[in-house]
Amino acid sequence: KHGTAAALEEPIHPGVSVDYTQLLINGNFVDAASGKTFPTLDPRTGEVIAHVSEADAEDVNRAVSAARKAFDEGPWPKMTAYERSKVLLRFADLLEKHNHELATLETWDNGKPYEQAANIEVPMIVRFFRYYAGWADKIHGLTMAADGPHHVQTLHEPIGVAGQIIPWNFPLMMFAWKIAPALACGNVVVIKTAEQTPLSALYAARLLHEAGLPEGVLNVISGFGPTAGAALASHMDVDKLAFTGSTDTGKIILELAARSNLKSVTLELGGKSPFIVCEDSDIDQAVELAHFALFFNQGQCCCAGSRTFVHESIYDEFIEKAKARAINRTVGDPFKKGIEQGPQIDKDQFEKILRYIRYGVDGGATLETGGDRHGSKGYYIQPTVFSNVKDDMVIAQDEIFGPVQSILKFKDLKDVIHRANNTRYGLAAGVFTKNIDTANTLTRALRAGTVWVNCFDVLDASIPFGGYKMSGIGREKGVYSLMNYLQVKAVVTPLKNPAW
Ligand code: TXE
Repeated sequence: KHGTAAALEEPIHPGVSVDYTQLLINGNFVDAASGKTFPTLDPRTGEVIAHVSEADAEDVNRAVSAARKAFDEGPWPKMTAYERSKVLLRFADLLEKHNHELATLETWDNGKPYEQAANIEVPMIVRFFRYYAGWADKIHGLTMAADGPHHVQTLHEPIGVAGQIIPWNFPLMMFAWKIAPALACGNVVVIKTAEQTPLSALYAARLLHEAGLPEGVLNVISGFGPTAGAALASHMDVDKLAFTGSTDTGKIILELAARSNLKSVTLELGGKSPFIVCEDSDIDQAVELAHFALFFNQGQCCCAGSRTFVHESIYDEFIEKAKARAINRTVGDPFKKGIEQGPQIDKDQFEKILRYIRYGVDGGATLETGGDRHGSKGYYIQPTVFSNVKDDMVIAQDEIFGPVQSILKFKDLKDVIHRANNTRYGLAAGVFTKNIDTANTLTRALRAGTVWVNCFDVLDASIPFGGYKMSGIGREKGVYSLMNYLQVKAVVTPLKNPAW
C-alpha cells in the first residue's frame, strides 16, 4: 500500500469537454485527408477520451505548404517584431485565463496530477511565452570591424518553416519550448504532437489564433511517428527540425533530415542523470530532493535523477529514509487533491517499466519497496526503490522512465565523478552538498548539460536545457534557443571614402 490514496476509487470525471480533435492547418480545424482518426486514451483506465484526426504524409504536405505560404507571403515574418511580441503576450494572457481547461486536458490525456498541471506547468508556459515575447524585438545582428574599406553587418533572419516533433511527458511544456522561440524569431511552424497526448496543444493553438496569430503560421497535426513524424522530418520544404523524444528516434530523425534536404536539426533526447549525495549532506533534505528528482511526473522526465549515488558513510540511513518516503508517496486518481503520482502514460510504458523492475530483481539489486502495479486498472505503478545497484546493471544504464529509484554507493569524489560520467547520456546531474569546494569540483567535472546544486528540475524560461553526448544536439530555452531559429546573413558594403 502506498500513500494515503492507496485504494483506487472510481475515476473523477474531468468536467471539461474535448472541443478540438481535428488537425489545425492554415488557421482552420480540418479532418485528415484520409478521413482517418485514432483514439486518445485516459491512462487512469485505458478508456477512450476522444477520437482524433490522424495525419499522414498528405496532411503534412498540406500543413507545410500552408506554412510556406505564410512565411513567403507574410505577414508574420514581415510584421514588426513588436507586433509579434504583442501576439505572444496576448496569448500568454489567454493561457492564464484558461488554466483550468488546459490543466484538465493535460491531466486527462497524460495522467499527471491536476495540481501539478494547474499550479506548475500552465503557469510555467505562461511565463515562457512572456519571456520569448520579450525577446522578439531584441533580436538583431552585429557590426564588424572588418579589414579593408567595407561596412560589414550581420542580419539575424528567421530560418523559415520549422518542423517540430514533441513527446507526451510534458505535452504543453514541450509545445511551448518548441513554438515560442520559433515564433518570436519570425518563423512559421508545423508541429506534430505525440500520439498519446494530442489534446492540450490543439486547445492552446486555438487560443493563439484568438490572440491574433495569422493563419498558416502555426499548424498542429496529430499522428504517429513513422507516418506523420517521418514525413515532417524528411520534407524538402521544412528548413529546420526540432525534436524531443528517445535517443533511438532522434537518430532516425537526423538520418531523415540528412537524406532529404539537410535541414538543421536540434535534438533533446534521453538521459540517465546522476544525483550525487555527498557525505556532508543533511540526510532528510537529500532524501526528499533525490525522491523528487526521480519520482516527479511519474518518473517520466528526460532529466530524472535516475542514478542516486550516496556516500558510503550515510548510505544505510539514506536507504531506510528513501524507502519510507517512497512508501509515503500518494498514488491515485490525478484529479484528486494531494495526489503526488498518477498513472504512467500508456500500456507500452507501463509494461516497459515493469520489465525493468524484473531486470533489477534478476540482476541482483535489492528491491526495498514497490516492484509491481498499483491497483488493478489503469497504468499505475508502485513507487519502487532499489538499493545495492551496481553500475553494470541494466537498471543503472538504461532510461526506465518510470517511478523506479536506483541507489548506488560511492567512496569518494574521484570514484563518483568517474562513475557518474560513465554513461552514454549527459543531460543533467544533481549535486547535494554543503561544501563549496565539492560543489565546484563536481559542477566542472560532470559532463552534463545542466548541473543542479542543492536543487533539481529548476526549469526557468531563461535557463538553457540540452544534452552532452547521446542526450542530444543543441540547447533549448533562454537566449540559446534563439540561434536555433535564426539564419545569420553577412552583408558587406564598400565604403566609398574610408579615410573621410
Ligand atoms: O518515444 P519516441 P516513445 C524515452 C523514454 C521512453 C522512450 C520511448 O525512455 O520510454 O523514449 O518513448 C515521434 N519519425 N523518451 O516511444 O518514439 C512520436 O510520434 C519521426 C524520452 O514515446 O521518441 C512522438 O511524437 N517521429 C523523452 C515523438 O517522436 C517519430 C520523452 C517521441 O516518441 C518517429 C519521451 C519517426 N520514425 C520518451 N517515431 C524525453 N527526451 O523527454 C516516433 N516519433
